[in-house]
Amino acid sequence: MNEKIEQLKARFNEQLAAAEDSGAVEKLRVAFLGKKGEITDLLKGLKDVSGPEKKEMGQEINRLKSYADEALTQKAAEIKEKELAARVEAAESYDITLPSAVEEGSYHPITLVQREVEQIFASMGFTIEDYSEIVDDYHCFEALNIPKHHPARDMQDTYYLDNGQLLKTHTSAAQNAIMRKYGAPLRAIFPGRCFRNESTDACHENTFFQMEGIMIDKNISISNLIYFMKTMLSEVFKQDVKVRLRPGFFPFVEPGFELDISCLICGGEGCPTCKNSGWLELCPCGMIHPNVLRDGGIDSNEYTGFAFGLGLTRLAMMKYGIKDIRDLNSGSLKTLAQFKY
Ligand code: FA5
Repeated sequence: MNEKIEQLKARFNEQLAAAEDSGAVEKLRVAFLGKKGEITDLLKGLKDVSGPEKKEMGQEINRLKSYADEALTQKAAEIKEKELAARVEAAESYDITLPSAVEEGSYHPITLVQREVEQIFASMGFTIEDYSEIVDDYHCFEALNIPKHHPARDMQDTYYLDNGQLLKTHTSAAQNAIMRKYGAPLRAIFPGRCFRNESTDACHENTFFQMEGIMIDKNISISNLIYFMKTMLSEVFKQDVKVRLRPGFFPFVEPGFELDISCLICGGEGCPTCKNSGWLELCPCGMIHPNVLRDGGIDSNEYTGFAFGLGLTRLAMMKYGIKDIRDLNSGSLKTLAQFKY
């Protein structure tokens, strides 16, 4: 009987040495220690043995059982370690030419247009500035020659905060701070999100983007203004677009203009996007009012300048043929993911 145990141990050792993966080790455990395993069978067979031999055999079989159990556990741990090392090594060796399975995102159309306009103006020597979305009454209105109770305030239905500050209604709110920061001469653009309590339609949102631009130097005239506006539009659209300049009133410019673009959605025929007029107000502009220069710390006898307030959201609509402004803030990936950079 002892011989039988020795033989079983030898066979177990042999098979254990041959086991190469955790599956094989598990099979061995079942084959030797499972309910119907060989060692278990030996133990069960003890009931047929009697006398002092029974005790001795019982001890030997139990020793074999513990030995097999420990050996299997140790082998399983060794194999697990090896398998892990092999997995790490495989992960480190990758093929960079394989196509990526990760879906790419895309930029928002307004970001795309903003970057394009930024590049155009940067190439003409303009710096790009940032400004906060929460501003005070002075910067949004007073420093722009719009005193309290001025009717021009009615044109921008403003969101006021409890602390008296407000959500920027136009990017012009940064003019004063940027003039004070740099002084003259100065060329700067400053894009930003604007907020107005407006009822929305195909071309009006309560949250939209503008890009302000100012150029201040000696002898700046309306011709400079028209040149920069034309250059910007022809670079953005890469085609001739019909524009019209008509007088417009803004207290912070004198003279002031409305620059409209022939609606590219309907080709000027009239549609909901252009409120059936065939034209879209895109970029009001004008020569900076001397009061505004003075408030910005700039000598208005020595310097003149122009300013414009480009409707960046509307520019994106015209550029990409987006009929309804509300699609841009909708967060709908079906719409927005179409714009790949
Ligand atoms: C202004 O905001 C002036 N600050 C622009 C300016 C700057 C004039 C410098 C002169 C000199 P206006 O309110 O017209 O002007 O807005 C400018 C442009 O922003 C509009 O032509 C339009 O393109 C865009 N815009 C205005 N309101 C909305 C709105 N609710 N939704 C989408 N775009 C709008």
